[in-house]
Amino acid sequence: MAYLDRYLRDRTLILLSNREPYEHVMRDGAVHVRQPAGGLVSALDPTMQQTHGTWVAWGSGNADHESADSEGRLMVPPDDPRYTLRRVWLDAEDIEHYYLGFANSVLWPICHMLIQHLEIRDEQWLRYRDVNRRFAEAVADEARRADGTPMVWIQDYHFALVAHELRNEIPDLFIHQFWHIPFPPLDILGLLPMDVLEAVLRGMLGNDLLEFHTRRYAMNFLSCVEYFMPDAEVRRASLSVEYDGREIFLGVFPISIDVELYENLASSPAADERVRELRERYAAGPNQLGVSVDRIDYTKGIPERLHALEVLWERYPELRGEFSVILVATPSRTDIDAYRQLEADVISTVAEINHRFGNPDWTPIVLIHENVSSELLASIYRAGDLCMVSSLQDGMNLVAKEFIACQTDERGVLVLSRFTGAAEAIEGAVLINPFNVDGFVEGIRTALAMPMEERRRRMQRMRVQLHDTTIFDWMGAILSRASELMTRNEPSPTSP
Ligand code: GDG
Repeated sequence: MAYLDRYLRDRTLILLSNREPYEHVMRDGAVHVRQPAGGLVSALDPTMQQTHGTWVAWGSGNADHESADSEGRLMVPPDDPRYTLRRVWLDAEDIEHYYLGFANSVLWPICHMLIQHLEIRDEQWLRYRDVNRRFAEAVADEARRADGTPMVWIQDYHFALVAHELRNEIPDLFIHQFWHIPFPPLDILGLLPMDVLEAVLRGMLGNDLLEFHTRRYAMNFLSCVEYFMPDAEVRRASLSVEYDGREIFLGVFPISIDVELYENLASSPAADERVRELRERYAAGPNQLGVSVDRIDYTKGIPERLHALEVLWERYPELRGEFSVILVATPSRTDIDAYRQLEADVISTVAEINHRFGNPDWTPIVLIHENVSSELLASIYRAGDLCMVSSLQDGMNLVAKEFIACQTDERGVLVLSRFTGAAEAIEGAVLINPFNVDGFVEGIRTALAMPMEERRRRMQRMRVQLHDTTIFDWMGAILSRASELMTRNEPSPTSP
């Protein structure tokens, strides 16, 4: 990670995310440290260890208070302290209105353009604003304590207002933000109440650099600014905005995964054994295995996928018994009604399909309805003849990339929704439109019928692309661009 020293030099990285990298939890009368699962934490933690910066996040563990000082600070990793974690405390109402409410029941559906799930409540917005202010104060405090010149890097839609708040506190601070989900076109963002909409755009324009997965999301942001913020001047050619006497740059940085980590997980001796067992059980002889992995979220198109599978087995009876699916569907955001409803729907639809087509010797869909270990996940990816990603909208979709990384035998076909950032980042998948059930069914058929030679050719091509664009390339590209802009903003040293 030599690039970190090159880009950061004497700068101190202050990272802000909703999820914290280490959580203290009380279990069986003792305090345990847990690293929440998730690609982002595992990619950013080594960076923070290297840079010795500060990570600001919500202290979500039930023993977090006791393990931090009176300001919520502690050194992590707990058994090898390398950087500071600053925890911000949220109470039950904050979680209900800021996190489950405005972030996940307003911004999430709006940004994914799935507005049938939208319900806007004043209380949620007011709490979101208040919590964003508190996080901004904590980051400002850390910036004032920093040894080197601070560079603040905000993660995601939970903190649309933080950059603006921070800039009010420390006008010269360098701030950038990565937006992990799509950014919607103006007719959709326009569904927000006007004061909320303006505050969100103004908040995001508090950054010096705003990072998106695709050019389309960046262009949507520019159109929204142009339309709703008459004081701002949009410059499409340079992907920038002049606002409030400052220039804000946009950048396109498609996120990726730690490719080697997944390859190693998929090719360990234990994985060899698991893959052999999975194939023997579900894909013996001419039989084939389809796989899919998602958090249970209405953006992921799980009902649409189940419907396509039902039509497939109905229309092509010869595939019954010959094609099975392992569907990993992990419970998520279960405090929100729409998610609980979706979870119940997924379980009952799988049962109906299995009842309709299955027999004592064959279960069409094997539902794994719990969080599985990354070791098992990697084996499932490797064992698959095809992987179905059918998101209705998805910023990037890391599952598609994980499947490619784990396909060390190069037998699998990626059936991928064209409404994912991944479809724009990678060439070689069979693209589908999850809203078009007949097209989706034919996409699966094409994948199942694809000759081995073509599967290999496509998979090899996708693997080369993935190796050239790992999570470390993503981080390097962002930090390089941020430090270039930071240098430009810094007053040039006066000659003696
Ligand atoms: C957001 C954006 C963007 C799922 N179940 C299990 C498990 N997972 C892991 C997957 C994958 C991750 O969760 C899901 O990542 P995605 O990218 O598919 O989707 P979101 O969670 O919605 O992420 C998305 C991403 O941010 C990054 O910018 O790509 O567009 O929506 O890593 O493997 N992992 C384990 N067990 C499970 O049961 N171990």
